[in-house]
Amino acid sequence: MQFPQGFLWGTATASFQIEGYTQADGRGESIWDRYCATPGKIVNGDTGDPACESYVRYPEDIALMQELGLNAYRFSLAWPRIIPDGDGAINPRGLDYYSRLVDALLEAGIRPFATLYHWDLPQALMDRGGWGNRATIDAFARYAEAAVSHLGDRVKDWMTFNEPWCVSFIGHYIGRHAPGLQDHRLAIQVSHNLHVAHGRGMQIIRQCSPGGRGGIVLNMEASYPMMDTEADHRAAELNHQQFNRWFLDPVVGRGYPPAAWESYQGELPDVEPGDMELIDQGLDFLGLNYYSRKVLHDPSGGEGPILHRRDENNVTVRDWEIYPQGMYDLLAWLHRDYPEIPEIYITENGMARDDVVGADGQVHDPERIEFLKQHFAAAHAAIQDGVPVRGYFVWSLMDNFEWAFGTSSRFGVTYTDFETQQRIVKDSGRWYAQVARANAIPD
Ligand code: IFM
Repeated sequence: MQFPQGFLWGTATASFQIEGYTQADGRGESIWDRYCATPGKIVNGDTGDPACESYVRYPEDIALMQELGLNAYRFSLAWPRIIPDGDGAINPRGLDYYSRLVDALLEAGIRPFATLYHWDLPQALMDRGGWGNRATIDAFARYAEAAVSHLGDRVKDWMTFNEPWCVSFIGHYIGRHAPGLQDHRLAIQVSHNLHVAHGRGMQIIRQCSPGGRGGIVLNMEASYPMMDTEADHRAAELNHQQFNRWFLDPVVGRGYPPAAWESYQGELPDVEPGDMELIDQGLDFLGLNYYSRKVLHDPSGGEGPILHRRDENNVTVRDWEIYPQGMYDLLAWLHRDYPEIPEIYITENGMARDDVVGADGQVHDPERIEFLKQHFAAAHAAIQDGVPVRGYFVWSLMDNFEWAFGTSSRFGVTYTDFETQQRIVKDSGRWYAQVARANAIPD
């Protein structure tokens, strides 16, 4: 299965998950530092230190990417390194770090894809209401301008936000991510404020990075009815609208999807005049993060709770059902219904596994190879059907700080020994190197 010429093969990471050195060079506190310091929030009490110490080990990590034959890298910038208190003075040492990283990537022939916001909001802004406060949108625009003006001569592929659904709903309603709030109305307002910030970010990317391109990264969940009943179809459609379309439609000028909007009656966000126009900047590309699907069942015809079903025999250690067809279905849907999106990247895909170093010093992870193979094949099938998928970023380059799961949940194609910081390429990493080198899935 050959991929098109020029296809990008990379890995993805995020600042807080890999950098460590949370106190270095004037970095400010982020909401994740605060959340990790709250007893009981993170498995084993792990924190952002040491993570993978990529703040100082980035040359090693780039060498690793070269060893794997990768030609692109998706990473994120830590706002608290660049503007430690969120909206005050710019910290040149923070910008310098990313400048060195970008130069080293380019030197290694690896194309940088930078995400402006992958969840590490400066705590000082949270103290003033965080994403629930519209002043944070202005602060974000200032931060984006500082970052893009400094790096935009070399970084041409920019993403404003990573997974705004998670920021809004896991952070502000479910409460399992920083800032750990549980307020549904607030989560909905946050989602709207993130959209507005995305619009500002897109304008800045286009102004400050000559020839630069901007997009957003959405985690989408393929949604299916469990049974062929009207109620199950309605439940699947509602999930699709709340989870996927709520975050996509506004950024391509289609407003909020009607069933989701209706479902939030009584908790609808404050939308200011001009917001929807500002949000609609179009996309130069869409980043799709795909991990799993949801199958919905509504036994009560709309009166009671919606149930979720999964194939329990086919889940990862995180209990996420493995369903590559869902990636194909989402890509086909995007291509069919959103012709205005010119390019799509798979900006994350991968699986957690309880990896261990064997007696031979190696990490054997055949399930991950199978997982990747099936998902690469789904992307390949979509490309064959005309979907403009231009690159694939496996999550993740190496095991890292997996949010509430700390370092206990391993997603890397490289194993990280968090005691010694040794990296060991897993079998899946070696297999991925073959794919990247051949630009094809081996038999
Ligand atoms: O680690 C996360 C990443 O930060 C966002 N997408 C999902 C990954 C796996 O949970």
